[in-house]
Amino acid sequence: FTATVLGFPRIGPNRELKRAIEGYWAGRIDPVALQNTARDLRIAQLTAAKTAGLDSVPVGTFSYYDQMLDTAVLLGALPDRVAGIIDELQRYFAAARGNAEVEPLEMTKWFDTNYHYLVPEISAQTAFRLDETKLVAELREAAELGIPARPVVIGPITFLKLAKGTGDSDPMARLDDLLPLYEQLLTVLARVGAEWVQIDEPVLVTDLSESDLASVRSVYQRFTAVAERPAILVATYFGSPGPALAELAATDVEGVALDFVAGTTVDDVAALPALTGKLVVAGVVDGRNIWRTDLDQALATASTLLGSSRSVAVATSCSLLHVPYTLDAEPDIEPALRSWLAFGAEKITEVTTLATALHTGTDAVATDIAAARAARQARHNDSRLRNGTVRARLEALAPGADRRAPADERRSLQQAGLGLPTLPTTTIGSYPQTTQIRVARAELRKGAIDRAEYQRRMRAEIADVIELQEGLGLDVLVHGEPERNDMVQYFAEQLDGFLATQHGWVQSYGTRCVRPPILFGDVARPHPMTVDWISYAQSLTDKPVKGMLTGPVTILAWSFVRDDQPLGDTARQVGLAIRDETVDLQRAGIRIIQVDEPALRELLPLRDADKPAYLEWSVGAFRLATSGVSDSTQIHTHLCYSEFGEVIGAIAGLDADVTSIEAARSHMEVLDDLNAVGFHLGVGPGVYDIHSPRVPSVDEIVASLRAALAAVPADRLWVNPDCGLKTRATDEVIESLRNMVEAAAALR
Ligand code: THG
Ligand code: ZN
Repeated sequence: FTATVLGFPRIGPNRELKRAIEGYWAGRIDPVALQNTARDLRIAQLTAAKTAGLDSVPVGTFSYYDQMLDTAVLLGALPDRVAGIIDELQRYFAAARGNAEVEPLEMTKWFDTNYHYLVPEISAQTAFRLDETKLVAELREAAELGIPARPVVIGPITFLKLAKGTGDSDPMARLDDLLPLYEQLLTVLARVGAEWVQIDEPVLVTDLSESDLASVRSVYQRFTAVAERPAILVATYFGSPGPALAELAATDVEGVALDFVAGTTVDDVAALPALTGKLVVAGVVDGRNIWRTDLDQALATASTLLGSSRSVAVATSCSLLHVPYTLDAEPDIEPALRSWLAFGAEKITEVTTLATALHTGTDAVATDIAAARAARQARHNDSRLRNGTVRARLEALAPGADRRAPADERRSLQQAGLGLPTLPTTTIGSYPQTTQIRVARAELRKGAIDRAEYQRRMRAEIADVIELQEGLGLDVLVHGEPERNDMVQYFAEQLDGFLATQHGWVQSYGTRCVRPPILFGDVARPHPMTVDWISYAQSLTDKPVKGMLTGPVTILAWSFVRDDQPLGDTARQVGLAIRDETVDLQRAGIRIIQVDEPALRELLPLRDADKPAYLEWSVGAFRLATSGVSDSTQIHTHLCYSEFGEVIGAIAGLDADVTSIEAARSHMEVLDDLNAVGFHLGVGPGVYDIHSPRVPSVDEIVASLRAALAAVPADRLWVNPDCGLKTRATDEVIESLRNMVEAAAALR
C-alpha cells in the first residue's frame, strides 16, 4: 500500500461516543443503542478514509474506553476481580472505572501525550486466552464495505512493558506465554482476509535493556515463521526506535512504520541495508500536532527513503487519536490562521497528496503542494509570530533574574508577614463546580446573560467559598476558581499568541475530553488575568487568600504548541507572562501566590539522554515565572500524580516556598524521596485522597500527619488535601475539610 494513517480518533466528531457511553452508564440507553452509535461512527470514518484515498485503512483502533484495555481483553488478561461479571460490557467498564464492589485498573499517561491508558495487571497466574471477537468483527465490518482494512493490535513487548506486575512478578517474564496467542491471532486474521496486520510497539522508542532488545528480534522472527499469516507491519512512534530498528531489520517482518516527525531520520534507515526489501511506512505527517505539513520537506524525506528495492508508503507519524477530527468544524478561525492548520481529516488529505506525488509525480498535485508552500510562507512571515517587546524583555533579563534570596531568608520574612500557625491548613485551589456555575457559563456563551451578570454570579460563588472556609477555620484561603473551566483554557483565552477551537475535542481518557488551545505565536499578557477575582476574594477576609496561576510547563503540555522554535523558548515567553501576573497580584496586596505545575512530569522526554535538557528549561521557565515577586511573597506550587521518581530533583529545583503534592495514595514515601535529594522547603503532602468520595476521619488524618512528621519537621509541614476539589460534592468537601482542620488542631 502507499497511503495510510496509524489509527483513528474514536470519540466522534461531535463527541457522539462520549454521550452514548455516558448515557449507557446512566441507564438512559441500552447496550444495543450504544453499539449502534459506535458502529455508525466507525462506518462513517472508514468510508471517509477510503473516499479520501487511503489504500490501507486501520481497523481495531476504535475503543469503548481504551486500547490497552482492549488488548487485555484480546489476550484474556483482565484481573480476576472482574472475572465474575457475566455481562461482557459491564465487565469491561468495571475494569475501566470500577463499581461498588471492585477497584478499577490504574490509569497512567500514554508516553508523553495527554492521553491516559489503563494499566493491565499481570501476575504469574494470569491465564492468557485469545478472544479475537472484537477485532475480527471490526475487520469483517470493514471488509463488507469493501474497505482495504489493516487490523491493528498492540504488540506483546509494549503490552507487557506498560503493564504492572502484581505479586512480585515482572510482566516481561510472561512474554513466552503470550506469543502463542499472537501466533494464533495472525492465522485468524489471515483467514478473515487481512493482507497486512499492524503491530504497535511504541515502547521501542524508549531506552530498552539488552535483553529487551534481544526479545524484539526473537519475538518478531518467531511471528514471521507462522505459516498462515498476513504481512506484518511493526509500528513505532513518538520517537526513533534507535537500536531496536536494527533488531527489527534483522527479522523477516514485511514492514516497519517510523516516526520521522519525532526523531527518526533517513540516515537511520540508510544505515540498515537489512531494511531493503521491506516496506517503510514513513510517518512524515505529524499525527499529534495540528500544523499543516511542510509538503516539500515531507516529500523530500519520502523520496530519499524510496530506493530501488525498498518500498515506501506515506503515513501519519502516529494515530490521529491525539488531534481533533476536522477543521471544517471551526468556521470561526480567521482564514489566515486557519490556512496554517491541519486536523485529522486534513492530515489524511496530506497523506494522499504526498503518496500521489511520491508514486506518480508532483504534476497531479502541484496546486496542493503550492498551496501548502504559500500557507507555510505566510505563517513564517506573519507578524504575530514575533512580538518585539516580549523578545526584548527576555533578552534584557539580567542573569540571575530567575533567582530569589536563599530559602531561609524568605521563610523568616514570610513568616513575619503572614503570622501563620504551625501546620497551616489550606486547599489546593478549586472548589466544587456547582450546577449554578455551569449554567452561568453556558448562559454567558449563549448570550442569555451579559458579562456583568456573569461577574455578579461568580462573585457570589466566591463569597460563598470564602465564608465556607472562614467557618471551617482554614488558615490560607482560596477563591475556589468558579470562573475557570479548564485551567489551561482559561489562561490561553486571555493571552496573546493563543487560539481557541470550538469543537477541537481530544480524548484524554475514557469519555473525558479536553480542547487544547493552539499556541501559534509569541505569547504576551495584554492585561491582568486573575487580579480582579483574587482581590475581590481577599477583600472579604483578613486571612491570606492565595493567588492561583498555572505554570508555563503545564500550559505547554496541555496545548498544541508552535513547532517553529524550541519548546524552551516558548516556555520562557509563557513564564514571563505568568511573572507579570504575579507582580500585579503582589501589587494588589496578595501575599501568597500558587503556580501549579501538575504536568511537570508529563513532558519528560522518553529517552534518558534527553531528560537533563528538558529539566533545565522546564525548571528555568517556572523560576522565571515565580521570581519577579519580593522575598516576602510566598510562592506555592502543586504537582499532581504521585509518580515523581525521575522529577524529584526538579521539585527541589523549582525553589517554591511550599509544594503540595499528591501523596495520600503513595503513603508519604515521596517525603523520604524529597529528603534524599536535600529538599528543605515547605511541603504539603496530601493528607487525604480527593479522588474518592469517602470522607476521611480525624484519626486517619492525624495518622497521616504523624507519618509525615517522621520525615518533615513541623515548621515545614502544611496540611492540605492531595488535589483540587472541583470534582467532589459540596457535602463531602465540607465534612472532609472539617476533619482535616480538626486533625491539624489536635496535633498542634
Ligand atoms: N486539563 C487539561 N488537560 C489535562 C487535565 C486538565 N490532562 C490531564 C488531566 N487533567 C486529564 N483529566 C481530565 C479530567 C477531566 C476532564 C478532562 C481531563 C473533563 N472533561 C470534560 C468532559 O470530557 O466532559 C470537558 C470539560 C470542559 O467542558 O471543558 O472533565 O485538567 N487541559
Ligand atoms: Zn492535583
